[in-house]
Amino acid sequence: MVRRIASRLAGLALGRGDPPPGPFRPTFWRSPIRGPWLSSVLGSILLLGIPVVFVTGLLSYAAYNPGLGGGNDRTPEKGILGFYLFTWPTHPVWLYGLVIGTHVLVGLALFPVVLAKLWSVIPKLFTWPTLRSPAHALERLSLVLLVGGAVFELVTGLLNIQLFSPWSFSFYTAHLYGAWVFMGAFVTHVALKLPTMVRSLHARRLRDELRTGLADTRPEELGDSGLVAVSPAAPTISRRGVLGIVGGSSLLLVGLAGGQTLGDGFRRTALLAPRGGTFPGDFPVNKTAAGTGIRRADTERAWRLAIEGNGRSVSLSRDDLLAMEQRTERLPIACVEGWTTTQTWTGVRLADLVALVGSPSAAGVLVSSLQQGGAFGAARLAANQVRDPRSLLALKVNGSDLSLDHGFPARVIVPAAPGVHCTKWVRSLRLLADRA
Ligand SMILES: Nc1nc2c(c(=O)[nH]1)N[C@H]1C(S)=C(S)[C@@H](COP(=O)(O)O)O[C@H]1N2
Ligand SMILES: [Mo]
Repeated sequence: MVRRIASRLAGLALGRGDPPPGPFRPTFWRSPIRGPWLSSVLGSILLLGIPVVFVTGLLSYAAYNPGLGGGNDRTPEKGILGFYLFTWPTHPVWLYGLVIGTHVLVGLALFPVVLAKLWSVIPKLFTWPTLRSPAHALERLSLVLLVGGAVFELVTGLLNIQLFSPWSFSFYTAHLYGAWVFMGAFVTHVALKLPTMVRSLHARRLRDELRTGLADTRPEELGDSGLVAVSPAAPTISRRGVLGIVGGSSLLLVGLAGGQTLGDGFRRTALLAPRGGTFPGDFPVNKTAAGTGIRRADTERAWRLAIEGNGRSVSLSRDDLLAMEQRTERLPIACVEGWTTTQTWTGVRLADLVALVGSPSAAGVLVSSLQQGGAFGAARLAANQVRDPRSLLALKVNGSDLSLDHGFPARVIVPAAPGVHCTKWVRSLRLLADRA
């Protein structure tokens, strides 16, 4: 008995003999609309969308200026994956918002497409024998990375925009490396499947299919794709219906989240966006002062800004800062989670402050916060960001003093930079010396 079970299990593992009952039998899969045409239509949407998500993801990574090291570089072991990194520009001001908004929204829109694509090819998961040859085994391994990678990237991305703090950098590191693993598998898969995809797309016309209702829905030709049901059930939905549900779900997701990327009045439409401000009419706050252990007392009377560099050091009170030349700029904060908010900031130019002790080198300027510990590292700004005349140490927003949650007594605001570099509750600016 035991021996029979053991030999049966070994047979199953290697896929010998007849397929066991259930999903390994071709008769198990009965959907009359499953087939290479439908899979290829869904695949071609992914073929267009995934590169957009990948490229905007890589750009977002570059926007963090990891080349400056320190807290900016959460992936010091990246090696050649950093081959394309460049100094992030400060023009146009909405650049980071566009990059990350596109990344998040296209990623969300692809969610239903990926699920539908997985449904459409699921019989392939149960091919029999399970491993035919070493080549077949390799192909299946690439599919594990492809499917696992897609699900991992979508889920970590979704959790990040809904729950995680953006500076819990386990996400950041995992999402970056996961993307490269996934893309390796994706490129392999496309190279292997492109001819089949093109051929399958030619088998039916999209326009005709969109005119075909349930009553006229017929299975695709049986062929040897392994996708078309050998004993199809009667259709309960047309291909048009499936594509409609997938497209409608994508639009719904984008519609529920898109408002936060557009910001301002549109934000009210973003029902999926989790963050509002701390009072009515306020703009979003991710991290409140209370949540980060900032004590009001430390931000008031005794607070001073330290500026250090070239062996010199200057200490300024908030009144000293208010006595300097004040500039007003309308600039966005764009968070890696996909939300953007544009406000009118007033304060002192970063360049004017840094000029009190020197001028920024290629190593940039280290901005430290009153915030102690936690995962929020002090952010480094690149020389081009500090020199940009619109970069401010903001003291006010929309004409009033910053609220404590928005970084009182002073916060950094830099055009086109990712929000995470707009440090709140600033305590010091330090010119970094170039590494020898
Ligand atoms: N000291 C400090 N500054 C900070 C943060 C923080 O957690 N601590 N969050 C950053 C991030 S990720 C963003 S997007 C912007 C805006 O965040 P907020 O909504 O918490 O103000 O502030 C940045 N400045
Ligand atoms: Mo952020």
